[in-house]
This record gives sequence, C-alpha cells and structure tokens, in this order.
Amino acid sequence: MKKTDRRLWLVWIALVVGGLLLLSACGGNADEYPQSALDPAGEYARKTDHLFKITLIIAAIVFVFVEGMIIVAVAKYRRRNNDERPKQTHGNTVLEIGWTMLPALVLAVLTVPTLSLVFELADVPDTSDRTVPIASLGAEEPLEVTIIGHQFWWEYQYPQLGIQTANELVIPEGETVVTNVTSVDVIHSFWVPRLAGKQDAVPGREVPLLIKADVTGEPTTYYGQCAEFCQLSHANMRAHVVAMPAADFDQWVQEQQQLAAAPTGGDAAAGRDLFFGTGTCSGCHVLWDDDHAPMDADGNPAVDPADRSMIRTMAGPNLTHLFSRDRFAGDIFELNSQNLHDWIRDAPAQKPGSIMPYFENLTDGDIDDIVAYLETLK
Ligand code: HEC
Ligand SMILES: [Cu+2]
Repeated sequence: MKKTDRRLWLVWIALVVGGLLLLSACGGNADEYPQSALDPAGEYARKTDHLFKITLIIAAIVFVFVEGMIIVAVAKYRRRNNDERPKQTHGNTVLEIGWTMLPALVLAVLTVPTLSLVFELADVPDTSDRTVPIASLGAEEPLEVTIIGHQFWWEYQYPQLGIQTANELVIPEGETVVTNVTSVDVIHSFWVPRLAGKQDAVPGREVPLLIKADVTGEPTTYYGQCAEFCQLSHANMRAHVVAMPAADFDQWVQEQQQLAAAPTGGDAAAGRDLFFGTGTCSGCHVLWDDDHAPMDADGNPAVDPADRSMIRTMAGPNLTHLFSRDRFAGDIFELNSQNLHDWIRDAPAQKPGSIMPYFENLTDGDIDDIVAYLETLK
C-alpha cells in the first residue's frame, strides 16, 4: 500500500469512529441526557420528534442511495491503467430531469406532515375533558403563562392567577399550557427539549408555544436553557420546568398567591429595612408584602390575585417567594445562604455581564442581614 493511501485510510477510520462516537451521544435516557429532544416527555414534543423521525428515515434512504451510486460509479468507472482515458460523457437529459424531479417529489411528500404539524401545534385544545379538576382554574380554561426572557434569566407570569416568578416554571402535568413567549431586552430563545420545540423570545412580540408534560404522578423536573446568544452570560441562562399533579399544583398556587410576611425583629427585620431602603434592592426587585401590595390596573391594591397587574420592565426577578425555588440567577446557583451572600456581594463576579450591580455601600454585615431576610421568603 502506498503511503498516501494508508494516510487516507486512517482519515476514513478516524471519521467513522468519530461519527459513531458522536451518534452515541444522541438519545440515551433522561438521567444521562436531561436535555434530549430525542427523549420527549409530552404530547407536543412527541409530535415534533415523530416528524423528525419521518424526515430522518427519508433522509437516510436518500443518503444510502446517493452514496451507493457514488461508490458504484467510483468503482465501476475508475481509471484502470495509465494509457486509457475513461469514456467521456456530456449531459444526459433523462438523468438531469430525474434528479431535479426526485428531490422535488421528496420535499413535496415531506411538506404534508410538516404543514399539518405546524397547524396542529398552534391549535389550543379543548380542556373540558380534563380528567382531574384543577381547583385554581376554571374547567374550560387552559393555563396561560407569559414567558419573558431577560438578560440572563426567565420570568414567568401567570395572569389568571396573579403569580409572577422566575427560573422555575411550575405547570400541572398532563395539561396543555398555553405560553406566550416574549422578551424585554434582546432576542432569547426558550427551549425545554423534552417538552416542546424551541421558541424565539422576541421583544415586542408574544409568540404562543404549547407545552404539555406527561402524567407521572409526582413532581417531575425538565431542564432547558436559552438557545439564542443574548450577551455575556447567555450560557448562564438556564431554565427548568416542574410538572406537578393537579393537587400539588393547586397547593403551589395557593402559596404563591400569598403576600410575604414582614419579620418582626432581629437580623431579618434589619435586612428588610435595607432591602426597601438604602440597599436600593426594591428599585429593581418586586417583593409583595402588606406594605408593598400588588396593584390592579387602576393603581388600587388588587384584592383578587387575578387583578394583579404585572409590570414588564422591572429589572430583576420578583423575590416574594424566593425560597420556594431551588436555584437562582438564571437557574445557575443552588439557593443557599452562602451562594446568596456571594451573589449580593458581587453579582457581576458570579455571573459575567450581570445587570445586578456591585454595591459599594453595603458591608458584609448588611449583606448577612439581607440574606437573613431573604431566607424568610418561603
Ligand atoms: C439594577 C437593578 C438591581 C438592583 C438594584 C438589585 N438587583 Fe438583584 N437582580 C437584578 C437582576 C437583573 C437579577 C437577575 C440576574 C441574572 O440572573 O442574570 C437579579 C437577581 C437577584 C437575585 C436572584 C433572584 C432569582 O430568583 O434568580 C436575588 C436574590 C437578588 N437579585 C437580590 C438583590 C438584593 C438583595 C439587592 C439589594 C442589595 C438587589 N438584588 C439589587 C437586578 C438588580
Ligand atoms: Cu438568553
């Protein structure tokens, strides 16, 4: 074998082995690959996956056919000795018409399931056949959630329920959730691969995206992340969805609708004064308690949670129930007092490009007080 031949073989072997390794990274189970669109866990994600598989099979047939023809052509019409030139041909009308028509035909066939799925995914289903009643929602009412991208975290507003939260999207399992995806700054993209397709979050537009998680009978977590480069901490903008049985969801709604209680003394009370006072935290963060109750659209205190008007331009997450969540700051850090302290001390050092600034005027003691206060926000 000539030296160049051997090198060529090595390249081929490397490509095949590398390709197989790459393929083995796809699929797999949810524990190892929690963000695999190939392991759907809901009706809509499953429909998209089904279409993907149809496309993949057709593509595989085309691939094998075309590559097979190439191999046959290379072997059959190769130059056999140095004296002879292979037979030269120019143009073949039948072939050319054939390889123009055939791909057009393949695409036309694929258009049918693609278009029908596009319409299907935009069709909000009837919820009157709900098997398990959800106390916090009317029988004929699907749950609506506005998903808002921020640099660098996701906000979730539940307009029917007066809930505003971040990082963790809580939904009832087995239910179609009608989300409206938007952004307040740059373009982000909301993607929880096991539950739904990828949806760009574009400022000034609300784009519907239907989400549904399978019934598992217990709270189940699905992971996702921002899928559109949105500045320095784009990679630090994750998300997770918790799908709960109806009773757990109702309980969660009840808790989230409560206002926070003001601590009566100690470090936490001092921390609260800092939070709403010189700490300037409340300049960017909403925190609902008796003294800072949510308003309705007319600027009066909203008695019914459903009347709460939710502002879109607030810089940071609503902290009323901070400690009902596991993680913070774009789902990056585990929520505990040490991590919170580090965050409030110097957010940009924890997360590059953070909109939350460094606070020169706060001492470490001040921050301990603030953390003590935040820990009361269950
Ligand atoms: C200039 C606006 C601004 C100010 C002032 C501000 N924050 Fe923030 N804060 C933010 C933004 C923006 C985020 C989200 C950052 C991210 O995830 O990238 C955030 C995130 C947080 C989080 C994490 C919340 C979550 O659920 O992810 C906590 C806790 C927090 N801030 C506490 C404070 C405290 C305490 C103060 C006062 C010392 C404060 N912030 C002042 C803008 C601000
Ligand atoms: Cu983003």
